[in-house]
Amino acid sequence: MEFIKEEHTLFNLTAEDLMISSEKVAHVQMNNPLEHALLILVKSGYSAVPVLDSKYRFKGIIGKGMILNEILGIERFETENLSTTIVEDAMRTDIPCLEKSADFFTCLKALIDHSFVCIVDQEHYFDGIVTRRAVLKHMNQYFYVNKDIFKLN
Ligand code: 4BW
Repeated sequence: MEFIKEEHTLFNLTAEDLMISSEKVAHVQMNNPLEHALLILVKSGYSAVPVLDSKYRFKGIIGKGMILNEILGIERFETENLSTTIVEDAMRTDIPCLEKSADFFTCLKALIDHSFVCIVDQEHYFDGIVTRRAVLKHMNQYFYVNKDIFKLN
């Protein structure tokens, strides 16, 4: 088998190498009103962001679609509920998360069904996110550097 350039192998990468650290990640808290979450989502430009508790532990994600769904009445959007309903009542909690030590392929697998995956420690404190963009960027670089083996132009 031909030689794969050592410094561009994907096998040694971990979630820690790929992640956007917590201080750069837009997030909301469970007890924030939906109005606040919508403001963060619209201003940041992201369609979904992590939800944390008051101790910065990861609890789920909230997105624009979830908020719209929560305020959808029979005939209209009940926008008055944006100030009375909190994030906890609209967020999704069935979200997989990984630890910093997770390898590249574990991240890749998680990102098949999710646009980002949250990275937490053993007590579920939030460390950051790994996005599809970060994983695709490394794969692109890997294929480019090793293009001779893959017979790419
Ligand atoms: O504001 C943006 N800046 C940049 N540079 N790219 C953006 C921005 N908003 C969207 N994008 C691009 C990214 O390529 O559109 C993709 C889909 O965005 P999304 O999902 O539907 O809002 C982005 O792809 P990605 O970088 O692989 O990110 C995947 C998802 O991770 C995003 C968003 O839900 C979340 N995310 C990314 N960076 C984040 C974040 N959430 C909170 N804070 C961050 N810093």
